[in-house]
Amino acid sequence: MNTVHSACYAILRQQGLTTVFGNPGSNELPFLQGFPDDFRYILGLHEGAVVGMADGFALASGGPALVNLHAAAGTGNGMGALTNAWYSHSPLVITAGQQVRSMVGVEAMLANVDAAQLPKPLVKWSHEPACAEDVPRALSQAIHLANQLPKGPVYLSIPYDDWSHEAAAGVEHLLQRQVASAGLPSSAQLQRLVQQLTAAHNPVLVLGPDVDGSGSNHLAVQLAEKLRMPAWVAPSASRCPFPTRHPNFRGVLPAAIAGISRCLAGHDLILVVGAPVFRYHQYAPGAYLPEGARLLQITCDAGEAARAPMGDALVGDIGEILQALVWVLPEGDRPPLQALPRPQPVPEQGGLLRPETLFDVLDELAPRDAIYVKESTSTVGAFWQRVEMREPGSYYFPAAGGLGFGLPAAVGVQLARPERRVIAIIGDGSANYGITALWSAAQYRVPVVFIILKNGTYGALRWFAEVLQVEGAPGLDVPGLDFCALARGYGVEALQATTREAFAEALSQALAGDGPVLIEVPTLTIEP
Ligand code: TZD
Ligand code: CA
Repeated sequence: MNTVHSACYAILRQQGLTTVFGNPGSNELPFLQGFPDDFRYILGLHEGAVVGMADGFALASGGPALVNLHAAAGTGNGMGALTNAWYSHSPLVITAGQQVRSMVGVEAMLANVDAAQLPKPLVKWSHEPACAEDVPRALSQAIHLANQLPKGPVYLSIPYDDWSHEAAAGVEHLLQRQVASAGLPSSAQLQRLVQQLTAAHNPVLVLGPDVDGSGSNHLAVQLAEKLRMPAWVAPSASRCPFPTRHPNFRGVLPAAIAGISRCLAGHDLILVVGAPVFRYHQYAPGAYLPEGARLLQITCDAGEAARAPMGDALVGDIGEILQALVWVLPEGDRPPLQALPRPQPVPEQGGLLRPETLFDVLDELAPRDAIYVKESTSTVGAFWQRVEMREPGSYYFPAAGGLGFGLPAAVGVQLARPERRVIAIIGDGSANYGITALWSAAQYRVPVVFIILKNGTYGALRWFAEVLQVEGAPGLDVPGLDFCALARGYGVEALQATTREAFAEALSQALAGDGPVLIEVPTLTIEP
């Protein structure tokens, strides 16, 4: 008999969702029964880590990832991680087990009451099928919807007595379905863009995470070179859309209204691609745009386009639009740009290692195509200045600032990209929210190099307290943590390094091995 269970696994197989990130409970066991040999199950010990690993996997693979959570409690544990998945356009297909249909009403243990309401507003679509026969179709809908632009997480609650039901007639049609989108501008729209760009005297490019998400980095480079445009990374960068030592690269914009206008002063046209306008953070009011500037935004997300406080927007496929622009734009006649000077080494004062020095060592020793997963909030600026990133898919940072992304996402990224080495740079504060992912790294032998920057404090919050002129706030320090002991407790090899030489030695050793290693480095606190 073709059951809902066998039909759903056939759909998952057909759509390439054969890696399942989960943490099971009784409601989920009927789904996991007879788990097929060509699927792999990645167990996470806490749902924050489960969703974080799946997020990293989806972002790095470019396709949807399947998550299986335990009813309401498991979903709730995963929701912090969903804030990041939502803002990074990560196509997570999240399923959660529900009580048997006849016991939801009496609110038996593990009934997910009002299941579809629970994950909102952090999913594109949330649903519990009206009957067992509709589960395969709803799963197919969930996968296609998650993967449509703008990509994003979806949620499906499935009562556990549904799995053994006979599948509906015609279910085989679902296997062959492909849903694609087309996103080229009309020739009039393209012409207008070209006209505005060629008429500008001093245009500038601001690139966001969806340039990297759509694999259009090389097109952004060609566009910047053709029009001799400086290229900035949009504020609150969660990915790296442009090679960071390219002559046109200018750095990451600050996440404040006034700061952005200051950095872009003098430009008459600001072309934003693949980013919201803008992801501000600290409140520094001022002019939204520098004087005399116009803003044009190219985005795959109609919500991003609609909510911007200024500028014109064009919603479509970023890669297609960039390609069309590169084809039709004439070569600019401004002189080529000069690369920014490289930052100087910082003097060590003999005490704690400076993060800048650690990043210099990393830049020297890491493989050329290393992938960095970063979650140390006070060292973001120093990192972007000092660590070269060349390839697409080289950098991931929590897109909503929800901590607990870095450690698990590094594991997910490495699972998706076994041919490149993942280096996770995690603060001693951030590490705790997703610490159980170390266990998954050990058990599945996922060879991430975890570097813990241990400054004993929530460094970014210390800086924020100064910005907000808050004095005497409690709860900003995290002393007394031993990450080597924690790592060993979860089965991961650990090293401590307190000097530049010791760190270089530990990093070389970690990179030479083929399993996960954690390196704890006591560091100074610097400003973001
Ligand atoms: N909880 C969650 C889930 N997300 C958050 N962003 C915070 C709390 C607040 N928070 C920040 O926004 S930065 C930060 C916290 C606690 C400090 C992180 O400390 P760290 O990094 O040690 O990881 P630095 O380099 O010392 O800042
Ligand atoms: Ca810290």
